[in-house]
Amino acid sequence: MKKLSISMIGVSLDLGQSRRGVDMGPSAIRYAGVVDRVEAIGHQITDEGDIHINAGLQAENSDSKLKNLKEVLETNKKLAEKVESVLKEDKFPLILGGDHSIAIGTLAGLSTKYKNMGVIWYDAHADLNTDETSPSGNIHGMPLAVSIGRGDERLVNLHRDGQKIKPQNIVIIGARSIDSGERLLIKELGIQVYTMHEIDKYGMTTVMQKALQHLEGNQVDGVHLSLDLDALDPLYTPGVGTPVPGGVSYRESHLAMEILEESGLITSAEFVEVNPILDERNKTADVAVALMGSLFGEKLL
Ligand code: 5AB
Ligand code: MN
Ligand code: MN
Ligand code: MN
Repeated sequence: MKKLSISMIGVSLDLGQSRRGVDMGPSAIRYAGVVDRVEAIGHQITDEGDIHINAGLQAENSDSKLKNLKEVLETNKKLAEKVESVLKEDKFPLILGGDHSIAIGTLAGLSTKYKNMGVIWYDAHADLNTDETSPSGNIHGMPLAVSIGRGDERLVNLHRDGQKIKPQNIVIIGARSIDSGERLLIKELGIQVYTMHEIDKYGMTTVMQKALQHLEGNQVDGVHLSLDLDALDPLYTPGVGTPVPGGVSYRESHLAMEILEESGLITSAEFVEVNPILDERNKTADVAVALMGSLFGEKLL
């Protein structure tokens, strides 16, 4: 693999969902040895530190349909600016979450450079709720909808007005918990989803090859990997806020990362939803770092 110059950005936000602790995700991932791991492969990596969050343990919670909107907006605005500046230096952005609402800022920042970007959304969930369809009011269930221009306009117009990615450039992998409003949106827009059913039936190799063929067919100018650790079965990644049984295995996930690496198409990545409070001895952060190893070209032999 070609040697990358990576800029790592931590986003210690947990206000996009209801369980405290995922704000400590970036620390846990650093502690699991991400910098050494990536340097050992031969890449150059700079730790840019964390995006500052303007909130204490409890933010003021005025809108039950969009919980902690103010703090989520402020944090994502800062993140989008940071991602934009990293891209201007021609560096590879690696974002550590934090809850998945931070993908709103990541994608907004990336959209300043990539005008036809593909997104691989590796997740147990579709994250396609709007304030109207959300069963929880948690913004971490909304980032994909927001990024295609659906939902509250303050979120949709963050950093730049309107849609950041095209629905046809999204591929969701590992889904097994999809809400009724999300299902409607997937059908309406024809979003590509490989659920656990397809992974079981065809295998991860075929699923990943189809996903990449689809994006290449759309002539994407970059591909972002958004990896929610809850895509994996909670056996392997117990430290997540919204675990769903019946997930992707550890080996299948490595295989998925290896296929992404071999494709040479990935231009940015984020690893989110690591919650050290819910974890067992930093197991989930260790898995995150191991998967980064495969994504960045670590070989067994
Ligand atoms: B995650 C749920 N669909 O909207 C909702 O972890 C769960 O970023 C969202 O994928 C899970 O609240 C969001 C029920
Ligand atoms: Mn999820
Ligand atoms: Mn998610
Ligand atoms: Mn989650």
